[in-house]
Amino acid sequence: MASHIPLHKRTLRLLPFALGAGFLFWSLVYFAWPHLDPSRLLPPPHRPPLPHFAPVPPHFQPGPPPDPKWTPRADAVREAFLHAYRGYLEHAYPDDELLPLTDGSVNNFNGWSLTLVDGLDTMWIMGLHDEFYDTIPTFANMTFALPEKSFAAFFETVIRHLGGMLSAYALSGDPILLARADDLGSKLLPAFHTGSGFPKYAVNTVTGEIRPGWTGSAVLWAEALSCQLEYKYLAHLTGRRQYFDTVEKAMDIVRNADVTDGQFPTKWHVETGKPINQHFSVGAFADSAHEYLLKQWLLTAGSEQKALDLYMRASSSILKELLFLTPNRNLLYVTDTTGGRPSHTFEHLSCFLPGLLALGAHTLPLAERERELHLWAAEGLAYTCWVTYADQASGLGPDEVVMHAIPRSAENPRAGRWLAHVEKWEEMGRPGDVPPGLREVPPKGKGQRDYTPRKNGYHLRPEAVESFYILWRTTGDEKWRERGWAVFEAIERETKTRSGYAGVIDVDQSPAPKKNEMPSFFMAETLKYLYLLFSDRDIVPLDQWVFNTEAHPLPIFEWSDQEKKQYGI
Ligand code: DMJ
Repeated sequence: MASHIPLHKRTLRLLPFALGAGFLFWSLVYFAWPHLDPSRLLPPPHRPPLPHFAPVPPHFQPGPPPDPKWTPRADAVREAFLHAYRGYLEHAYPDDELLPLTDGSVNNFNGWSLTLVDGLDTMWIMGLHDEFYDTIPTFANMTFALPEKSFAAFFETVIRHLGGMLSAYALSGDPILLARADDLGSKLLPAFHTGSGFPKYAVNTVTGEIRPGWTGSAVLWAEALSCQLEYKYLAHLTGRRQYFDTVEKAMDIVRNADVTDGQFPTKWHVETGKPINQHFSVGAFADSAHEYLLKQWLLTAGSEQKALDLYMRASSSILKELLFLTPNRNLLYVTDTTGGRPSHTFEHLSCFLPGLLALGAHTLPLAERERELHLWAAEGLAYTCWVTYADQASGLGPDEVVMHAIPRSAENPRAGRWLAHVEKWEEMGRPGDVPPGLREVPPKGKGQRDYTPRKNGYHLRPEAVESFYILWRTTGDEKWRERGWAVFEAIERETKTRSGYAGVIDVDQSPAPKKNEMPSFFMAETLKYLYLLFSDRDIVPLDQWVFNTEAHPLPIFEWSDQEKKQYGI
């Protein structure tokens, strides 16, 4: 029988039942779903311990009694740091760098107070905790904004800003620094929006627009492979898979490239990912890429064998192809080759290599013969770096020289190559027990040095003292500290100004004419390595920390099983 109640009224009466049923259904879904979700059968996601690493500041731990010789020297370096820092705060902050001759400032790296960011972890290491915490409000308010059509150079921003904040976080455990690092890390990621997955030269951190640098469609090997330490550590801290995957892709391109004998070239096409020259070097275009191969393996507690394999391939080619001896003083040097032809240029930038080889010899599971070779090369090269300082009137090292080469002949095409001389020396029963390139020679005047200057300035660079520090820590030989002290005395004598320290134009004059620059790496690297070299405590033990290429120590960590599975490690 048809109801006499109109249809719309009948629907209205049913409404409370419909609503009740709906409510019941969604409540059931809400409460029961977690129990039905199959992913609940998996183990809970990995969480790195929080805060993952906040050691007691070394200065608050009991240490050895002060050493009457070295403690005052470490204190002198801390004073130098404070002099430069106060000058920067007074005349340059919040700009990037101090102009130490005119008490002015310059913004050459994004205008985000670079000297403060780059020098932050040095403050912590030197025990300047008040100065350190005074900066935290500045960091808390950093937005990393750039005006439209302004760009942040990807490589420099990663090694200096990102590396600096991550290291300061790792040392202090201050969460503000991690939050800022995570923010900056995300904003730089659009740099990888290229055909190959290699990063483009520069990125706008607001719009994500990217642009090439002076190399056009080429990416330098150093710039493609010097972000993995920072981003992998960030992936470990935040759990963001994108950080790992993005930078690992660049590693895969290199790993799968058709490259002879580990001679990874300096330029690669940013869209195709193919090598585009035959220039093999450890200098400006390549330096930190070599570093990051070994250091990725070290940072991840030996779990990334693939990175180590690349380091072994590259380093044995370096020893074979790039190391030479000079004819008279038998100085060991590293140069670059194009299509196998050496240029005999020796760059100050290459003085990081002895430290890297020494670190490898100290930490890697090498066969005895290999370990010996790596260590001899390290000692001989660091010695030559030192000689180029000791020879000069100012006591500071030139930026670039051309080494005099031992002439090759048809009978002896490998003459001058260090390895050939080592093999000969071994065949002769190792006379004198000092391998070629390690015998000490007196300082020489112009014309007798076995090299000709090409760029005679000293830009407050760290590489020589960086290697002295690693050699001191890995061999325990005090001569590296003594050499570092001579360099520091020259820095004080020749480069100090009223407001800071200035690079010099000609190292072979004293007093040396100065240049109006105080690059941020002076406080981030040069003074940090000198301080660590003289400190009586081992503040940053090499079995617990790995320095990024801007001297920012990051703590060694292990990937969890779940991270390994997730990232395919
Ligand atoms: C630093 O910015 C870094 O060490 C980089 O890897 C190369 N050189 C400068 C200092 O010389």
